[in-house]
Amino acid sequence: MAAYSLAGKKVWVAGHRGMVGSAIVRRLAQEGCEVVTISRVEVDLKNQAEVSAWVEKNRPQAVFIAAAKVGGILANDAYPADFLYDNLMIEANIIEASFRAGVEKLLFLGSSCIYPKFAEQPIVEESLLTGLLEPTNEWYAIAKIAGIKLAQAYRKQHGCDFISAMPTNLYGPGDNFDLLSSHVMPALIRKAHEAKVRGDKEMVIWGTGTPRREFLHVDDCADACVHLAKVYSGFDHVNVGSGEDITILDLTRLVCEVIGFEGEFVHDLTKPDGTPRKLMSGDKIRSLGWAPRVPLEEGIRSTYATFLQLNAPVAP
Ligand code: GFB
Repeated sequence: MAAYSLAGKKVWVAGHRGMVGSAIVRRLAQEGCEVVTISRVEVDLKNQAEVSAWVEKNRPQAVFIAAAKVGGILANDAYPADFLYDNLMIEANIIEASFRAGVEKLLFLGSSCIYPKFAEQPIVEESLLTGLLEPTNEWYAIAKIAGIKLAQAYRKQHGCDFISAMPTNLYGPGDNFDLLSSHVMPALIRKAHEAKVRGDKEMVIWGTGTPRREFLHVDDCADACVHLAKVYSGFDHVNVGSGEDITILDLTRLVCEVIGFEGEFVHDLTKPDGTPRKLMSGDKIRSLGWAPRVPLEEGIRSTYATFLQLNAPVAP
């Protein structure tokens, strides 16, 4: 295992305003490195010339690719071109520019949706490309698989120390709480809060509630990414998860318990369920000396607190 020290290094966090990027920036404060970021106005990450010029000029030594077009099940299904094109461009531009500038360490962040829809559970890293993808998010998944392959190709052809981490469904401060484009956790937090404030008797959840998902607090994800950047230098990607999954219905119950909404749940069956289950194996990252710390209920509580800080109460 090749150890890499981030101390004293110039580290670029691409996507620093997003939920994952901002968590990585917070976590890097403990590493004694200089964090550099780019504003959207300054550089469009989809523009190769702009990315290349910025990297050439600023010369980061380590790079975390947390920049991506992300969204929940409905957004993935509704905007396939954006999810495929934006993510391909962002990752290709950053990886190529990093190679040209001699970046010492690069970590690419993917997603657990890269795995086949009916992969054996818990999903081991070797399941990649062994079956068909879930149709609602295959565009995003294909882009993320391309990102893994790019990192591997530059390692194979040019000897670059580029690695990939595949986080499970993430949640936490800085999440997107817009009901049409968000993931399930922020959607449930917002729906339960608004239903409670309005005194509603019911709250709508999408789909059957039977799919199972594995949730990881974004601070745990950031900690895992920094850990991997320091200790891991391998060809294959590494799963980053909590090791536990829960049905959407049980998650809804838990969120409502934390928030204090006591009404009924109504299922909107016009909305998709997506993959039935995607619990990842955490054996590889555990063997590298990392484990998650934030229990689900505590994570929901603290995420709800950040939601309340940012959102004015809804009028009853
Ligand atoms: O988090 P989510 O949008 O995406 O939805 P995926 C997870 C599950 O929650 C689905 C159900 O079964 C939804 O039907 N669900 C219930 C809801 N109520 C809601 C709601 O109000 N909003 C949302 N969004 N879902 C995404 C992928 O898949 O996971 C991405 O589309 C990415 O590509 C991400 O990989 C991690 O977990 O199904």
